[in-house]
Amino acid sequence: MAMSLDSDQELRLVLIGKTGNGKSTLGNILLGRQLFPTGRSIASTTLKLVTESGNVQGKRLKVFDTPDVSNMDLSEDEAQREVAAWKTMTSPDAHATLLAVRCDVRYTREEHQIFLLLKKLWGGNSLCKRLVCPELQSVLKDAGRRYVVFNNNASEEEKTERVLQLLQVVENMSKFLDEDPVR
Ligand SMILES: Nc1nc2c(ncn2[C@@H]2O[C@H](COP(=O)(O)OP(=O)(O)OP(=O)(O)O)[C@@H](O)[C@H]2O)c(=O)[nH]1
Ligand SMILES: [Mg+2]
Repeated sequence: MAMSLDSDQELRLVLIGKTGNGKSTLGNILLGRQLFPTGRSIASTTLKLVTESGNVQGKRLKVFDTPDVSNMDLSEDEAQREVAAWKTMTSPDAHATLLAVRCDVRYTREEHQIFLLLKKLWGGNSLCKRLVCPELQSVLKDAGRRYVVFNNNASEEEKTERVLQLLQVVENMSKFLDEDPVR
């Protein structure tokens, strides 16, 4: 069924990316409340998939905040099982995958490996089909050149502006991707 953001249907977003890149902070901004714990330690703050919901700009929004599986001392088999569990938990209709990438530091080969591992564990093409991410050539190509730059420390007005911009990106993407959920 084609998704319309104008309907009462819930919009479902999955946050992915390297530990410390601001996934949980972005989730809190999207939902307008401090729901996901955030932190600055070497160890990941988010250790399992956490789901929070809210009403945003008149839409019901559900955000899935994921841990960085490459920073959790998991074997590849364990990481595979972890990501398989996310796919079940986010089933059936995640409308977009948001890859959190920092703009103030270089996007390194090491960080790209984290994305490639997740892409492999997720399987098939489905992770990238609905990917929205920042300015990285090869990743951007996977993401169909969709990105939104968030400054999570910006004013409330600017953050609201960015949330609207993101919802618009997802809406435009969804017009082309009906009948085709994230997996
Ligand atoms: N300067 C700056 N700091 C940010 C921004 N977004 C998040 N942070 C900070 O970066 C730190 C990590 O943010 P989190 O949201 O916990 O990052 P995460 O990706 O969820 O990390 P894990 O759960 O450990 O994987 C926090 O101290 C945030 O306040 C941003 O846009 N700019
Ligand atoms: Mg987190």
